[in-house]
Amino acid sequence: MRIILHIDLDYFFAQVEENLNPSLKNKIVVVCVFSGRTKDSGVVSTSNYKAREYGIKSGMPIYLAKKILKDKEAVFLPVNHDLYEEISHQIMELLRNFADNFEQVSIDEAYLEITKRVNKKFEEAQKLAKLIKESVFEKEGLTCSIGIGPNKLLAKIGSDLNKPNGLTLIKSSEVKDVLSDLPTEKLPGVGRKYKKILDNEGINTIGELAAFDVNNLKLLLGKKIGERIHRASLGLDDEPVKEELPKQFSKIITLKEDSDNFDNVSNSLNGLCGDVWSTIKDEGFNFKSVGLIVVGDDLKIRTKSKTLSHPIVNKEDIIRITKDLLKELLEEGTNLKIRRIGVKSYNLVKDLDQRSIDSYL
Ligand code: DCP
Ligand code: CA
Ligand code: CA
Repeated sequence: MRIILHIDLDYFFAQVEENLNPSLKNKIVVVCVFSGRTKDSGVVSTSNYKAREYGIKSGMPIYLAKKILKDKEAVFLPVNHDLYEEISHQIMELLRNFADNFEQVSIDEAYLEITKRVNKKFEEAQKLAKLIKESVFEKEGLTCSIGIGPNKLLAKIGSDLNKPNGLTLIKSSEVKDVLSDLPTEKLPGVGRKYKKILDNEGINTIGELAAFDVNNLKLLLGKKIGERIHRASLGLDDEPVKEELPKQFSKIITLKEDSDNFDNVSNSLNGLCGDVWSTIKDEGFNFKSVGLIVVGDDLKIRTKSKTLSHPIVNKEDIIRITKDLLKELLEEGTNLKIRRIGVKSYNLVKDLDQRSIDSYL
């Protein structure tokens, strides 16, 4: 048996804006992606719950939201993505410390497997979830909603059931009671396309979906998806909580002029390696492989790489390795004139030491 939490921040972008400017807290707040073409072209990114009372939704055209709210005192703000990214990063690092396994799934959502640290006990999981909510609020002033379940699916459904500031446990024994009357689109994996197909069959609730013959469902949705959605309707899901690592970090620049001279070209590697190095360290990774990317004046791309048996531990090593690779490439004697040059690092591993140091600072 597993115990998994799904955490989703409440009206994330709008809540950050409220915190930044507390006078917004009892107002209608709509955060917008202005496209800049005309004054009000673009869409609503999100809104606070006061705005949602009037039907304001993510993705809605801004002019429509303004029309609906025209007699109300509403505040329309542009998105400030860098700020939300930064706060998201802080919160994710905080959440990670509460989990055996951690998986961020979007800017404001993550799964935490906590089976071991709560000794497989749901009561302890509830206590931990409360503690997490308090920590997030204390550190960043934001509320979130948490679902607790024996798998990712039920945790995810749970986090959505009592928004905002919710805490919802769904045990396997409660699946029928909790899920049966929910509309099919509340089931993760049932998007607009599948909902339409199900509606056509007269299947409107998860209970009706669970009662529908699995073989017929496979004919309707395809074998794999039919099977998965059937299992989901019964509250079953085996997907592990696991961190998706980015595959690589790279940076490439165009030289001021094409060159086949080692000294000219290798100078630019200092800066490139420095940039790749600091990005990787900021993100909390180590890496074992370094690649050199070169684009010639013929616009052909050439790459060379080196993989070590252990992670690279200092910046000078990556500079040295890429310079060696450049030398090799130039010595191959193909009359190569270099136009663009880049460095990439891959075979990434999470830098656990770095993280624990950061969390004490
Ligand atoms: N977002 C966006 N455009 C969308 C959907 C979302 O820009 N169509 C952004 C704004 C949201 C953030 O992503 O604040 C997180 O999306 P959610 O779907 O989790 O929505 P909220 O956090 O805003 O609200 P909720 O309280 O329902 O989770
Ligand atoms: Ca959210
Ligand atoms: Ca979300």
